Amino acid sequence: MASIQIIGGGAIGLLLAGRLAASGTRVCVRTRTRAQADALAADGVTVQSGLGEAQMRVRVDAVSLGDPRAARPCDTLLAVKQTALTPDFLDRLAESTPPGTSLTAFCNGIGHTDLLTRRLPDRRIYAAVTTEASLRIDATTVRHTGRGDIRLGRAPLFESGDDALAAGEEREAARVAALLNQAGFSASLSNDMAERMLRKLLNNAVINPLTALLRVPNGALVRTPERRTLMRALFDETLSVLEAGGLARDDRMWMDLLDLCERTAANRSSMLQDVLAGRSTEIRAINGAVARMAARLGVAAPYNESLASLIAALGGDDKEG
Ligand code: KPL
Repeated sequence: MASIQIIGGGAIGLLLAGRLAASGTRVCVRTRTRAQADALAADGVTVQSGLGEAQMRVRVDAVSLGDPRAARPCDTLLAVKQTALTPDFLDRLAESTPPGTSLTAFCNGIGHTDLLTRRLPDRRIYAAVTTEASLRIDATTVRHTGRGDIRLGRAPLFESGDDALAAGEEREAARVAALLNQAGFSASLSNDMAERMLRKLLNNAVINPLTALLRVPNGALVRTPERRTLMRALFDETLSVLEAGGLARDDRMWMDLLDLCERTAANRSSMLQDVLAGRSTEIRAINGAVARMAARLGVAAPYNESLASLIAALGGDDKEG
């Protein structure tokens, strides 16, 4: 029986765990808290369908990230926010991922692949981008609110010079993709994860900070001319920076962004949810990362810089630290 380890008991982590376990993969979930690991070990994961009308419950193994029980040498999926990647978390992650194993990171923004490669030098780091939508209901229950796809491949290293990639082999990413497909996801390999990540970053750099500041759901951003003007200015600036950083511009990008707002109209962006809950946000990995890239490339990015400062000032985020 194939085994996989999932780090993170949030919406994406529980969705991956529940569906993989239901398809016959042996799943071990490692969570931040012992309480969630105990609940998962006792009750399994419950995955609800879109409107909560049907649900399935499956058994998983679960331990907390700091648990001294030895990690099995298997592939790992990392499903946490970038704000989780503290030095202490990374030490515990290193203990939980034996050298020689693979780790596929499902994180928003950029910067994490460089950090993971530095801190876990003997592991093979892959990046994944997903448009699956899910909502965590409680410690063991997740609702699958929208079908999407998963693209994964060798991880681009944005801070290590042109076109650098983390070490890795296609057959390892293919093995992870096969397990995800067996679990009913639409997963495929990409040999250009930099493009996938930068395109997602472009959308997140516009939607996330504006919804968080204006405190509106994604669909409300496109409803007034004032908000659309702000969106457009931030989009144009961000695209200029990412283009200088290697992203190929295409004419559909603006329409794709508007379409994403419509498709997720009722959603509160992850950054708005963090702000409302008083949690730290991923601003450093999103607009902060765009501003840092702009500074490296000598491009102006006043909107990204200001938004990074404004969102950081809403909570306890450290813009540069
Ligand atoms: O990825 C998202 C997020 O909230 O972080 C979007 C696409 C904006 C959907 O809400």
